[in-house]
Amino acid sequence: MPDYKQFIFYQIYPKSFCDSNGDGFGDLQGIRQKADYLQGLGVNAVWITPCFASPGVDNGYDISDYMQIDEKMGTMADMEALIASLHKRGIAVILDFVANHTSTAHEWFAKSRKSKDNPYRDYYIWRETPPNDWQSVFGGSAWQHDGQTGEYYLHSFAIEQADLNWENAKVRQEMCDVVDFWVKKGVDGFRIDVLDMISKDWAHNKNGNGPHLQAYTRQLFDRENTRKLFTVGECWSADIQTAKDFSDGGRYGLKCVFAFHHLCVEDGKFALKKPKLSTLCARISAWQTAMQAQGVLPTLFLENHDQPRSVSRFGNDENLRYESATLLGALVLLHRGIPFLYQGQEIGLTNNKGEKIEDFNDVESHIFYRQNEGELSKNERIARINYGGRDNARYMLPWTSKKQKSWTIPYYKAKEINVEKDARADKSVAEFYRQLIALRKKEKPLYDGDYVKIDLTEKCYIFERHSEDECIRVVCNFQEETPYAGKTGRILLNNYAQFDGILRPFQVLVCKL
Ligand code: TEU
Repeated sequence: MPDYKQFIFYQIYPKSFCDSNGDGFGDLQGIRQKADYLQGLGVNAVWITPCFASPGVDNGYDISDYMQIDEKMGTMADMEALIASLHKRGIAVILDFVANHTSTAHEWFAKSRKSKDNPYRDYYIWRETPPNDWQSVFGGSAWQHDGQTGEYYLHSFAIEQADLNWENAKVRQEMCDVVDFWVKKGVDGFRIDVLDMISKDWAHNKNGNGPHLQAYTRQLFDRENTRKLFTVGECWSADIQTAKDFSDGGRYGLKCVFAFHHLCVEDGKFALKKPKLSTLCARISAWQTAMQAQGVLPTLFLENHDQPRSVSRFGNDENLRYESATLLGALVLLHRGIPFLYQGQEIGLTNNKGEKIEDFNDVESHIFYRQNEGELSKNERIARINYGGRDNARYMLPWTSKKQKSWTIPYYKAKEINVEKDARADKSVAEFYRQLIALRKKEKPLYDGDYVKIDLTEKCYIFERHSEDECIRVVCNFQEETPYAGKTGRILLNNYAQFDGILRPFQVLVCKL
């Protein structure tokens, strides 16, 4: 395995990645069938989102047994074979660790809700009446009344996702046991779901970043058998100042953090507001400079299972899909940090299109649709869900043009955009990603160099990567044609057939100066 600082991740949403038995759901054997594809792309690490026993209210982020594989995904033997198969190809494997909550179908919750004096009562957060006005991330009150004892329990997400009480030492031990179980299975690390929420800050009325967060994360990951793991914490609250604490073995004992400022979703993901590429690049650049100054590695990503497709959000997914998808790939793969690609990003998949609420699976979108009935028309709500909803990342990955059985509505462009067709295309997005990844591995400024911002305007972004005596310049043009008379040195990669002094829309040049 390479050092974690050389990891190039590919995130897999197993329910939609590859369906090996034709039942319409992706599964673990399907991932194993694509191990050569992943190796061929050049990635050397995968993050698999939850595939544990779950009722599926939040597609696996509502876990009912942390040590069982969801039967629709396969068996424990399938998981063990998958880990071995990826390791054989030099690909590290990290799993999703959903620490903040379990499904209300978990046996712990079943016992906890039985009575106020049940030994498991304090595994969760119960109150006689809601002690505050905390809202669920998905909307609505975060306190749910439960008939069995007449009390309320905290759920930061769906009602079926009850927050664990990390102040209970037994809960902390249970979660350490979960980590140890998977470490023994050979996993190389974890992505920790909403890590910053596991410690509540009751004194300041905040559902996260509580006084014990550092102690809890170190209890999990600063132990003899876990210190070496690759750990990335999902922290929506992280900013440039706090990201250092969460990174590179800092105060929290983690290797890095997912922060989300660059995605420009401060107005809410359903806001119909297309961010400007210049804003995206300005935010990426600010993080690059700050994290470098603090000596930590940022994570680099534009997509995941919670976000719409980047080529639709930031690019032009109609008539400049190849150009914008490849430019966005360069932004993820050529900056300083640890890159995370999301399944299908490498072929420039776009958002999908639903017509009615029944076309969508995601609980977050359904709650948004219900909660905004009085405010927004049906068409407006559907348009917003099509624009920002999580189903855009969760339709079955189209490997060929052939219609496939699917648990979601099919991807409406599958005939035109799929792995097989892209591989044969003159302008193959995946081939460009492959070349970006190969360059990142080959060129020292890219895998180990510093970041230097050269220029950023409304039309163009130029940055360089420097190692001792080598320099790679990356010239990224936005929507319009832009004259460029700057240095190009030797052009190593270009998403257009040529460069004639005028940068074309979404043109990216990777230059060795
Ligand atoms: O996401 C945390 C989270 O807050 C996201 O749901 C995000 O706020 C939202 O998608 C933005 O619209 C993690 C997982 O990535 C997500 O899939 C889960 O639904 C959530 O936690 C609960 O486990």
